Amino acid sequence: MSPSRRSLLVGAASLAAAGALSSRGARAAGQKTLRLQTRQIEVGGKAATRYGVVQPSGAVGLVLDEGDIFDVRVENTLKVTSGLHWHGLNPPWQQDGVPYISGPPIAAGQSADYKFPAVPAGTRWMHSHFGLQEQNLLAAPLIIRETAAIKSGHQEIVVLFEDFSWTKPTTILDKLWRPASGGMAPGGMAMSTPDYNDVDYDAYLANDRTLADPQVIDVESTGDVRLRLINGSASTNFTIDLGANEGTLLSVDGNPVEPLKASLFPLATAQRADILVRLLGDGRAVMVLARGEGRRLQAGVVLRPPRAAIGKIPLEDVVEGPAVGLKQEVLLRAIRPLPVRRVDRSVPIGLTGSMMGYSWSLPVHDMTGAPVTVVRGERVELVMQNETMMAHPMHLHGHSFQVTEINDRKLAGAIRDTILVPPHATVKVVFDADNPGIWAYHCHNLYHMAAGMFTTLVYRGFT
Ligand SMILES: [Cu+2]
Repeated sequence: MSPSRRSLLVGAASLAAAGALSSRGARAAGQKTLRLQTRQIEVGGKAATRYGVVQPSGAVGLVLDEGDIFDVRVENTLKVTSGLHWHGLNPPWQQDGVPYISGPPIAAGQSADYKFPAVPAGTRWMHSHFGLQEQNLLAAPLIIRETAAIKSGHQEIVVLFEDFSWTKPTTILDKLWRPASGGMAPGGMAMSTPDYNDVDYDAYLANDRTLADPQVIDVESTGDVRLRLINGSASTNFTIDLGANEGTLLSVDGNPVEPLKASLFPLATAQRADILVRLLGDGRAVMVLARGEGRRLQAGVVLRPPRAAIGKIPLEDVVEGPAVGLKQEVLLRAIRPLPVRRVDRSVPIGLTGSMMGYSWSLPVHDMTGAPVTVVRGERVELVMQNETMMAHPMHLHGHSFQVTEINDRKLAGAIRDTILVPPHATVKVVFDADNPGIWAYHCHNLYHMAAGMFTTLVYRGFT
């Protein structure tokens, strides 16, 4: 039996199925189609062919409403094996889209079906979890609009930020394995100063465009707009900069937090931020910029009230983007925290790197390669201790966790699926083990993940 046939039979609760595009019948009523395909974008006046996720209508990604069923067929029209992971949704484990862990990847010319409740609502995203395809922009927004957001009537603006290189991802990784200097790899434990980014990108993109030709979005002269910002980069932590404007943070990773006013918002790789921006009626355009950590490069979009003038925005700022840390994180409070409960199981996780080449690991109980094991029904605590000089955006699949402690400071923090652990920091998160299966748990820096910072979360006796 082929892997795709086998996946057809996994049971009524998980309908992941695969078949040749040519032999499939008409899609079921209500089912949406997402196509993995190539497309052309323009960077620095040159055309670049990259991957994308597009509906037959031409819409990029997917928008659903709270309460909807996620009923999707993914058609792989690429010439390579691929797949999509639903980042921030908590589906049955077989439908999580991580190749060889959730199920088989989708071969060229094949499709796979997914059907499960679209929970939790909020700003999510989708991306390939296959090889280094994410660096080739195989990512798109996945928005489950909250009932409250729909009722508010606010204009919503979705922005996917990405990092772009003319160099092939495999070449980027090769260079990281073998630095030209022959010296120590970046992030090595012997380095004493923080290292922000291993990769020197050629551009940052906001909805596929650089600031040479940014997306300009028409808005009313007054009122509020809701930004749904997604850091879909492969390995860049951004700071969102609203300039002279202030915004109100409504949710992080799609999960509501007590409103927080600021003009700068840290956004680590794979994280999301929903920010309400009030238009002041002053007729001025509002820039929404993402500045790369330790880099001058930036990307962004422009909100244009009627008749507002738009000046040229430089591709590079005069100063480097600030370090992305947890100063704002400690201020965040979940609006819907986990129920108060004792931790049943606390698991120490090391975030480690080797001085020998570009090698990262994620030892569990000091055992590199071991999974985190839990029992259904437990309250689980992950204690992540970063022993390196790089920050790691840590992502757990299939669960939403709450941030409970940052460097010995206890808090009833945000509910998230991705938390940044800065150099030499210790961060504790807790979650309820309520979604049995085998789940990926890893650093969301694509190159750290590829070089070993990856493990799994496994439920004992879950079948
Ligand atoms: Cu990392």
